[in-house]
Parts: sequence; C-alpha cells; structure tokens
Amino acid sequence: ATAIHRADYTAPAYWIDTVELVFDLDPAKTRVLNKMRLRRNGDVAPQALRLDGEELNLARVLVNGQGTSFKMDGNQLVLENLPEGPDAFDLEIFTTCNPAKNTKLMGLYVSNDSFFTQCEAEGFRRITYFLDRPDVMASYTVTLRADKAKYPVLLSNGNLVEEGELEDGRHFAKWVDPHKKPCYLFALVAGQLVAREQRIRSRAGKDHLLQVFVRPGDLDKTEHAMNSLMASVAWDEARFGLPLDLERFMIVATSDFNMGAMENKGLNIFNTKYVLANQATATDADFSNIESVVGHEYFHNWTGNRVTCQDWFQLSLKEGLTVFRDQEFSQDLAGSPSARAVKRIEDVRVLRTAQFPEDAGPMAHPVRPDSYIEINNFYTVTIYEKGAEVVRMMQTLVGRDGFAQGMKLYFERHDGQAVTCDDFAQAIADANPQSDLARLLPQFKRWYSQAGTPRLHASGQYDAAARTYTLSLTQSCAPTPGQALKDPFVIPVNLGLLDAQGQALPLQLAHWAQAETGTRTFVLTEASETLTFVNVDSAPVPSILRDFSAPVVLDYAYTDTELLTLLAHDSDPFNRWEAGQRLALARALKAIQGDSDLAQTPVLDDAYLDAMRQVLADPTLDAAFKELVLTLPSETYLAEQLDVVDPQRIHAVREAMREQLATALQTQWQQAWEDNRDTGGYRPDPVSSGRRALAGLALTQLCVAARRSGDTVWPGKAFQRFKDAANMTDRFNALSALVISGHELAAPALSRFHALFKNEALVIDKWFSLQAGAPDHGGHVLPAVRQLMTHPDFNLRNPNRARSVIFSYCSANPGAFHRSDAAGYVFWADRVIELDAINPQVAARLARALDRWKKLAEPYRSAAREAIARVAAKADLSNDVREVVTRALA
Ligand code: B3K
Ligand code: ZN
Repeated sequence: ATAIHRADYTAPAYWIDTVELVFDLDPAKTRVLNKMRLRRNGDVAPQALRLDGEELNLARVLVNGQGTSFKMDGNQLVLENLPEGPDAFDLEIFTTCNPAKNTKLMGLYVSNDSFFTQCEAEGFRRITYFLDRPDVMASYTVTLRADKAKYPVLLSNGNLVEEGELEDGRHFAKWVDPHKKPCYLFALVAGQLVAREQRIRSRAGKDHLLQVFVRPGDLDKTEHAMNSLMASVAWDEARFGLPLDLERFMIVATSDFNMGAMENKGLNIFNTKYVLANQATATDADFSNIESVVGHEYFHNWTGNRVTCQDWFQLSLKEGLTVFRDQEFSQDLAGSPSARAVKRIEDVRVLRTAQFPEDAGPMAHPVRPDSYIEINNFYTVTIYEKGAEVVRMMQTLVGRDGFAQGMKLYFERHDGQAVTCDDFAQAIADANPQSDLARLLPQFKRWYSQAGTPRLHASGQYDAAARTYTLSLTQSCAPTPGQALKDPFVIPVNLGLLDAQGQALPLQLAHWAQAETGTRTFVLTEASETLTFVNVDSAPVPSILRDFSAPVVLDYAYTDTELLTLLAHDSDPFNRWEAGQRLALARALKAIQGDSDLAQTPVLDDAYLDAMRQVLADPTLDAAFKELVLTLPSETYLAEQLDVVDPQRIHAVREAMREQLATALQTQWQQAWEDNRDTGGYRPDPVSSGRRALAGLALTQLCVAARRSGDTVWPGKAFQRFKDAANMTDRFNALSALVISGHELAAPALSRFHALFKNEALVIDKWFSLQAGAPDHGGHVLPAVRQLMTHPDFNLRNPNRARSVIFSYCSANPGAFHRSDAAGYVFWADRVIELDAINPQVAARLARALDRWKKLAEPYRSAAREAIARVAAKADLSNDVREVVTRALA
C-alpha cells in the first residue's frame, strides 16, 4: 500500500449528476443495478474514467444502453472509450455482492437478519463501482426490493415516493433524496424494525417526521434518543439559524457497528449503544453520550452534509466543527455555569488522556494531515477533539456572536459544495474583519498544519514597590514524525489574577486607560512575550488558561499555597478543578519517581487531604463538580507526564492514593453517601446525575477503606444497594464498588447481574467490560479476560463485545495489561492478528494500544517492541493494521 498525499489532490475528471440504484436484497447475493448520468469535467484534461470497486462481482457495463469495452486496473474499473465532448451520458453497471460474508462492516452487510450500510469513508465502492470521493456530489434515487416477510421495512435517504408488492412475496420501496450528496452519505436499511415517531413543527413553521427505528422489543428504550433529536433540531435553529432541511429524519439502531454512529443524509445509522436507554439498563453516562451522539450526527446535517469535505485530508472540517457543536449543545442543555463547567472538564479530560498521547506518539498528525495510507486510521482524537479545540479557539477570538456570523457566511458561500479547512477559517475571519483571528489568520492556521501539543511556560514576578506584576509566557512544541521544527502558534490565554485571599484583582496593562475585572483573553503569538500589569496591590496568584482556552500543556511552578487558593476561590470552575488535579499530580509524580515503600510512606499529606475534605463538605459546590475534583488523575494521564514509564509503579502509587483518600476522608464519604444516595424518581439531568456520581464514588471509597480495615459493613451495604437499586447507574456503581475494592461479594454480585440482564446485550457489554477493566490483584485480570473470551456470550465478530473485553483490558487497564512477564502484550498481538482477519478497522484501533511503547521502562519496553514486531512480521496484514504497526516501529 502506498501513501496518499494531500498535495496530490486534483479535481475529478468526471462529474456524476444523478444515480439510480436498484437493489435486489439477498444476504448471500445482492444484485445492484447502478445507472449514472455522467459528464466530463471540462476543467480537467480528457482522460479515462476510473471507478473504484472492492469485493464486487461485475456482470455488465452499458454506455448509453450499449455494451462497451472496459478493463480492470487493480480494484478500478477503467473505461476508455466514452463519448467525447461535454454532453452527459448514461453508464449502467450491474454487480453483485455478498452482504452475509461482510465481516468488515463496511459497505452493505447483514446484522441480526437485517441489512445495513456503512459507506464513510470508502465503503460505497463495496456496493457498486463509483467515483468514491467526497467531492463528487450526485442526486440519488434508490429502489429497494426484498422479501416482504423477512424485510418489511425498506429505508434509504430522502423521501419515500413509491412502495408496493412484487411477485414471490417480495415488495419494493423507492426513495428520492432531494439533496445532492457525496456517496459516503448514502445509506440503506432493510429488516424487521419498529419506529418511535414524532411530528414536529419548526420555528419556520415547517412540519417534519422524526423516526427512531429499532428491533421489536427495544421501543421502550427510544424515548431519550427521540428527546435528544428534538432538542438537537431546536438548538441548531436557535443557536445557528440552521433548520432541518428534510421532511423526514430517521435514526436506525444496529448492534453491529464499527464506531458510534453515522450521519447518512436523513438516515442516520447508530450503534445501539448510542440509541437505546431506559433507567433500568442505561447509566447516566449512557444517557449523556446518547444526547451528544444524536446531536453530533444531527448537526452533521449542515456541517458535513450540506457543506462537505473536498477530500479526506479535510476530515476535521466536518468532524472538529461538529464535535465543537455537540459540545456546545450539551453545555447549553446543561444550563447552569457549574453544569457547563462539568461538561467542559469532561471534554478536556478526554483531550488530555487520549489526544495528547496521540500527539506525542508515532501516530501524531496535524488536524489536517498531509498524508495517510488508510483513511480509516485518521478518524482520530486529533481530527475530532483537537479539531474541536481549534474551532473553539476561533470562537474565543471572534466571540460567540462573531462565530455565529462566521458560520452564516460559511453557509452563504459554500452551501452545496465540497470545501477545505481553509475555506472554513476564511469565512469565520472574513465575517469578523476587526478580530484577532482576521489579523492573525495565516499564523492561526498552524493549528491545522503542525502536529504536537504546544507547551506554554509561564512565570510571574511581583514588584511590590512598583506595584507591577510581570507574567512571562513562552511557547514551544516538541518534534513530531516528519516535523522537526515548529513555528509559534496563536494561543488565546484566558487569564485572571487573584490575591492571596482569593479575591479577584483588577487587570490593567500599562497602556490601558483603566482596569478590567474578571477574565481577559491575551493572545500569544510570539515564542516569548511578557505582560506587565500595573496598579497591582498585592502579589497575585495567576489563573491561567481559564476554561482551558487552548489545547496546550501549561507549565507554571505553582506552589501548594497558590493551588490551594485557586482550588478554594477561583471564579473559573475549570481552573478550580485543575488546581486540585495539580495538587494530586505533584504528589503522585513525586511518589512515582521516588522509590519509597508505599506501605510505609504515605503519598498524600494533610494539606492535600484537608483541601479535599473541604471540597467534599462544601455546601456551595455541586455534587458533579465534587466528584470530578475527588477523582484522581488517571494512570494514562500520569504516564504522559513522565519520560520513562513504569506502569506498575504508577498503578501502585495511584492505588495507594485512592486508599489514603478513602481512609482519611471516611467521615466525609459517609456524609456524601448519605446526602446523595437517594435522588428520587430517575431523571438523567446534570444535577441528579452528579449526585449519583458522587454517591457512587463515595460508595467505592467506603468499600476501599473497608478492604483496608477488614470491615464488612460497607461491602454489605454496597451489595444491598446493588440488589435494590432502582436504576442502572446506582446498580452499576454499587457493583463497581465491589469489583474495584476487590471484595468477595463481587463474584456473587457479578453472577446475579448477568442472570438479571442476560437478554440485554448492552448491559452484558458492561458486565464484560467491568471485569476486564478491574484493578489487578496479583495478576488475576488476564486469566479472567481469557476466561471471559470463552464465555458463551462472547463474540469476537461483534465490535461492541470485542471492545468490551479486549479493549477494556488492553487499552483501558494499564495496571493489568503491562505485566512484567509480557503476557499482556502476547495476548494483545494475538488478538490484533485474529481481529484483523475479521475486521481491520477494529483491529487497527486495538493495535494502537501500544502506541507509547517507547516510553516504557524495561522490561516492558523490549517486550512491547517484540509483540509489535511479531504483528508487523505477518505477511497478510490489512493496510489499517500495517500502517499503525509500521509507524509504531519507525
Ligand atoms: N462520520 C462518522 C465516522 C465514520 C468513520 C468511518 N471509519 C461518524 C461521525 O463522526 O459522526
Ligand atoms: Zn462526526
């Protein structure tokens, strides 16, 4: 396989104006008739038409109704003798494919006796020969024919224009999509499905039909998805003036899906995980993920579908922007400033624990990559989450209203087009000509072209006599693969100053006429800059990067006293939380790097424990926020702060911290449990879900403390709670408390849980995942994982199930995965190879579990390299896995 380069982009040699597809659906042999109307692109030199295809059986090709000569060049169908001149011509292609054998879940496949499609990025070529690239936008008419008893529901994009009976018990449905689209947005679904329906009237007075299709029996789990969809429609209209442009908008759930969901025009296809929820089977986290993902896919209807990507290098044009939009949606729905901050903290946590490592590892790539081998490998946290941060910085630089104006201009200019990240940034800047973004646009766009996480180094100096405070800011960015040197970024730094008592100090730069209060955004553009504040009455504590105003690592040598001030008083909730994390981080790093016996030398001191006690007991703080502050930095995050990583030491230190926090704050944990254990009738709103989260953490901590003291009361209470809980959040939290504390009641609770939910696939995923992700006690997790893989409910072909066991162990349980006997890595290599033969996309995700192997201490490092090399030595790897392991070893 060869790399594809962004710089090699050329416009297509042909346009496809219309596509008429007729499907005769059959699991083993589906017939596809594809009739296209094409014309030459006059801007490009005349050349042969090369159509992409993959795993297709070609039966016939007709041009303007006549047989024609063609040849194959690898996977491409090449037509050389096409009519000359600018006139449009018809091209008909008959193929067959085998959906039942499609284990890659790309193109047309069968799941639970129903048909589904997944075309992004390059799956349409597995359905028919086509110009499978996003800049070819066509009008689609789709006819589906299938056995009526087996496939009563036949869906495709757009509007249903005709349906009826055929011979032999078959029937048909004909769909016309009123909007042009790239083929990656094509979809069809056929099967036994039922729908929750909702009619809505938009602000503009138009009527629409919303439908959520699921398997019979799941209808009682669709209310939340429907509510989320209605909220999404209303939000996009209110915040960005973007209405629903379809009479009918459908969501269909399938249990076999490679990722979360797909934004096919008017026919979103979702992983069941992001649709199905009721209080008995889904946790608060599930409810909130459903809201985000339903929103995300819906928002793609404009950002992605109406305006799409010119080529796949521009993927963040739609993904970064749409993640930003779904984050804003969730924040707006959350309501209170505190609930908004909780969402922001959660988003930043994902960025820092997943994207920062990616940006520092072998797969590091810019938000707009310059090359790839397999595009599926570039649906990454960099494209999505860092891309969203880049859009967020634009909003910070032009303001919320300015950003909405920019979006408006973007759609005025580009509706119906396939465009680039440059086009987007230009529109936001042009709509705000006086802004810093407009002034700095070329430099700002380095966020798109340069990989790596910048470090922002800050240091402050207070001059009491002159009443000045100088804050020096310096930025740097480490090399990434193919990019040795980086130019300075545009970094918006949200800043406030506090006095030692935690009161806000006015901000006044020397040349300002008057002082400002609150937060100000300073835009760092040079490698180094100094801000000098005047009329500063006392030594300030700087609150830097409020609300995490840029995706950077902030280095500032905070003292404990300063951090305690910020934790207790900062008006910015994000930095309050961050101060608590920094206090924990400093202690963790000291213990990890030392060689003290953790049983003898406590990691946490009274200052830290007192601060945490105060947070827990503070009546003015929301439970959700307390839960975030009281949660220690993850092992993955701790590892990222170190040059040499000993995963076992990190695990031991974090466990010791957890135990100490559990024991020292026992009284406060009990109070937190008592205050929050009963949240009344279940509602997945931020306040009550925050209370359940805190109660859950408290229960876990009380069970952890009990492990230490040998007390059986709290494990007993946890077991009782597990049995009596009125919702899945409380039930699962109680089960987790027993599993995490390693109590013997965990085993009976787990088997009871399985018996209770054996018919709920998504709950059984949780059951697998909890065990594979459990803290390791004496190396028990790997044998348990091997055992789980022999469980009758395990199925490697189902991505959710494979992820629930294998990924929960390899990617989410570092303390159990990094074993000094290398057995975790051996297991990993075997699974990557095994999965690759079934589903390369899922295998390549798993392959990334060892991205950061070069940082590992011995003996882990050598053992990890050996495992990666063993995978790389396999001759018949997919491009997907090949690209990941090759980059890892480079
Ligand atoms: N656009 C899809 C992702 C497709 C992944 C293809 N490998 C879902 C989303 O981001 O909304
Ligand atoms: Zn998306």
